[in-house]
Amino acid sequence: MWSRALNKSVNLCKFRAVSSFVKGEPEGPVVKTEIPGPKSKKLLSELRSLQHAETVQLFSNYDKSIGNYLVDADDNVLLDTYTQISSVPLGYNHPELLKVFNDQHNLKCLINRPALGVFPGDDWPKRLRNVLNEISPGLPNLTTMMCGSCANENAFKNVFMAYQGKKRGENVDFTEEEKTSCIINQPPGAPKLSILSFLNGFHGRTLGSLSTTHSKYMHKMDIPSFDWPIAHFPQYKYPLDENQHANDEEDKKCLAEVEALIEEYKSKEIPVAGIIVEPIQSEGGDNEASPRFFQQLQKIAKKHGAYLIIDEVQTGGGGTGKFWCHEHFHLETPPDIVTFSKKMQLGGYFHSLEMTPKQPSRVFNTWMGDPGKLILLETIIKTIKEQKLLQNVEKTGKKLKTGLLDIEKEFSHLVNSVRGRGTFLAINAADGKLRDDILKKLKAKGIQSGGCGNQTLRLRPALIFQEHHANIFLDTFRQVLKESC
Ligand code: PSZ
Repeated sequence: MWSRALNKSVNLCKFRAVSSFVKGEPEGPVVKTEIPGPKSKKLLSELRSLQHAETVQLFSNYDKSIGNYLVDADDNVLLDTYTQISSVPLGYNHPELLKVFNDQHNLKCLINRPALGVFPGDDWPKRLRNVLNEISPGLPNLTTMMCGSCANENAFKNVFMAYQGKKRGENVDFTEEEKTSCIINQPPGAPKLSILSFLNGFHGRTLGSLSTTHSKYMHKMDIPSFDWPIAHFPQYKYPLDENQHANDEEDKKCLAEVEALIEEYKSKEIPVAGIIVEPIQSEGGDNEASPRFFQQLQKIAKKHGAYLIIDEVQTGGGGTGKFWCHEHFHLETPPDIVTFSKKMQLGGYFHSLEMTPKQPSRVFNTWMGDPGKLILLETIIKTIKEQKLLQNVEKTGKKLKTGLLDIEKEFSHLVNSVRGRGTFLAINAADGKLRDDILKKLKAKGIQSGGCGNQTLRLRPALIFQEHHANIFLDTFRQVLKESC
């Protein structure tokens, strides 16, 4: 009964069959139960008896999920525009990825997981070189880690070591005082240094990275933080072409604040050793800033001897139409560090040689990443190239953005401020309650989407999201807004 009733709202016949990058995709969403459905609800109560599971939305069936469609435990088929918080580059069950571990060598890399910093496999240098050659943003070295927080955390450590190394001088050994004081968290061995970050930024939840995360209080409550400087990130007015002057002034104000904070922390004797910034602030509400803002930020960092870390954990991997979002900014030199995770499967960072510690075992842990994930990444990169997926992102992105701009005009009392690059797009609802309502209604019609910031709906489809998928999203979004009028 429920199946017939709900299917009424999702009319499959209107979606034309078009060829997709992944064969076997359904032609559109199919909603059979409320979501979460009875099976998901039962699994959730089971999970709750085992662990804290308050963030779980539904249970997925990863055998049945395919391409851009996530199938849940109740057999609902959802068009996925959110992709596990922006982390699925090629959709579900891509045939190239399914093949990877049929190869016996790859399988053995997977099951014999090495402590990479001590006993890497004999193919490790070749594999790292491949990845560096294919996708490095102009940086010669690559340090692998497990996740995005872990990548940022260790990037900070590299920055502090390089900063102190510069002060100490080439080939100068640590003093006895440094060696004994660092053990008990005291200077000079444990110096007072800082990382400058931006309000509404998100860089992870581990203890160090959390001091640079400033998006939601729930991430930070009850956790001690470092006294590190926090600058405002530009908040633009839309549409951009009608607000150029105000937005330029906004850039200037924020950059002036960065410089003032660097001076302030110098005089407080907690000098700024590094600056971390997202190319598009993602968790904090999809806030973008101009190429000029980033160019000037890099200049300020260089002028004050601070290293620049660009956090591409969410923006990296192609969603913006370029492999790295900061390629859109045409910086005069590569940043000092570029961190990644999510779509790359593996966490880690590219970095300049200056970041490489002079002594062994300073940036280290047991696994130092996972070769299994690097093997997947190699296939992902190959597939992006062979299937020209960045071009697909550009094309789909244009369609999506044009459609969103039309919708914004049509429903200007409900939604505004369409923005973003490629398919990495966002639109604001008039308020947070309406945004949450829209997300719920979209899901009931078979679209998995996500929010960020206080009132933003963000799109994070896979790189295989095509124009026909965009049409389904736009039609459904329009329908939801009509119902919300
Ligand atoms: O609630 C959370 O912990 C979430 S929701 C989305 C994220 C985390 N994103 C992770 C993230 C990121 O978007 C940026 C720009 N930098 C660092 C991170 C941290 O990555 P993970 O989650 O892998 O530690």
